[in-house]
Amino acid sequence: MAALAGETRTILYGFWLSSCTWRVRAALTVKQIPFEEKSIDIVKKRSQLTDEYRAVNPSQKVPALVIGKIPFKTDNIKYR
Ligand SMILES: N[C@@H](CCC(=O)N[C@@H](CS)C(=O)NCC(=O)O)C(=O)O
Repeated sequence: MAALAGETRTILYGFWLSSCTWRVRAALTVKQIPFEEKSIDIVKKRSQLTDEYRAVNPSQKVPALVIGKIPFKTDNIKYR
């Protein structure tokens, strides 16, 4: 856990063409949660298939949401 100490950033791994990413981006924005976004090109570069991204999200899909280095499942995120 020491490695997690001090890391509080919220990072959204996504892609501009991904509706799944837009859903999570909208939820974070509506809830006024500050976040950084890292682009994973799922179309041309197929970056979701890299080992580096697999370490972030084993399902190799976008989006992936990491809060303070802890990954969160995004499938059920709703903004209401
Ligand atoms: N259940 C996931 C589905 C994620 C998903 O299907 N993402 C698509 C983009 S919207 C994706 O990463 N496609 C790339 C691929 O399948 O290789 C969610 O709702 O977040």
